[in-house]
Amino acid sequence: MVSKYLKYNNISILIPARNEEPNIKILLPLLLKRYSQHIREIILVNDCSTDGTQNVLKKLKEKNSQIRLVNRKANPGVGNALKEGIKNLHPRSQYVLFMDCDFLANIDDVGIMISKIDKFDGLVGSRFIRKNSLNSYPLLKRLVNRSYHYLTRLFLKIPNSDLTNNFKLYKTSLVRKIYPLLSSSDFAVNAELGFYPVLMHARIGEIPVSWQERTKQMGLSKFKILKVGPSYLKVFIKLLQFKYLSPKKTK
Ligand SMILES: Nc1nc2c(ncn2[C@@H]2O[C@H](COP(=O)(O)OP(=O)(O)O)[C@@H](O)[C@H]2O)c(=O)[nH]1
Ligand SMILES: [Mg+2]
Repeated sequence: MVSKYLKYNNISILIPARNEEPNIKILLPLLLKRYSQHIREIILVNDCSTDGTQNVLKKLKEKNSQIRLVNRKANPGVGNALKEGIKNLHPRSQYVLFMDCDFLANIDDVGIMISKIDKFDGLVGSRFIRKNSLNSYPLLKRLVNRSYHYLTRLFLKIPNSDLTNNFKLYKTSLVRKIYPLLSSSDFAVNAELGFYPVLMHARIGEIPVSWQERTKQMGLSKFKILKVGPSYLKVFIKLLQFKYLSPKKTK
C-alpha cells in the first residue's frame, strides 16, 4: 500500500481516450498492477475512436471489473469527455486522478501523489519545477504554456507553476464543486480544472513530474495549438470574471 492515510478502493482514475490502442494496452495493466488496492475504478472515456481502442478496452474490462468504459459517439473533445466522466464517478469515490493515455512515463508519480495527498485538496503534476523534465516538448507549446501561466500569475495572482497539465489528483468533493464551472468542450478544460480550485482557495500542491513526447509507436498528439488557443483565451477571461466579479469563491 502506498499511503497509510488512504483507505482501499477510493480513487477513481479518469482518462480521456481517442485512438489510443497502443497506449491503453500498457497503461491500464500497469496502473492496476501497481495501485490496484487504491483504485475503485478506472473510467476510460472513449470518444469516437476509429482504431482498436474500444475492443481493447472491452477485453481489459472483461478481465478486470475496476475498468469502466464510457463510449461517446458524438461531439468528441477532451472537455466533453471529462465532464461525462465526472458525471459517471462512483458515488463513494473519494479522489479523482486525471491523467492521459500517453503518461506511461509517469506511473511512479502516481504513487508519489497518493502518498502526499492527505495534506491537500488536490495535487498537480508540474513539468516546470525540476530541470530537464521536458523530453522533446514542442517549443511553441512551451512558449504558449509559459505565457499563459505568466498572465495568470500577473492578473489572477496564482503562483502555481503548471496547472494545465492533465495530471491531477483531487478530492472528489472538489471535482464536484468545480464541475458546474467547466465550460470548455476541448483541451482548455485542463486549464479550468487547474485554475478554478486555486481561485476557490482549495489547497492545491504541486509535485515535479517529467513529460515525455510520444514516440512513433504511441500514435500522434491530437493537441493543435492554433485550434485550441481561442478556447484557452476564453477560459482566461472567465477566470478573470470569476476572481473579480463573482461573489462566491470558497472551496
Ligand atoms: N475522449 C477524448 N479524449 C481525447 C480527445 N482528444 C484527445 N484526447 C485524449 O486526451 C489526452 C491528451 O491528448 P494528446 O493527444 O496526448 O495531447 P498532448 O499531450 O497535448 O499532445 C489523451 O489521452 C488523448 O487520447 C477527444 O476528442 N476525446
Ligand atoms: Mg499527450
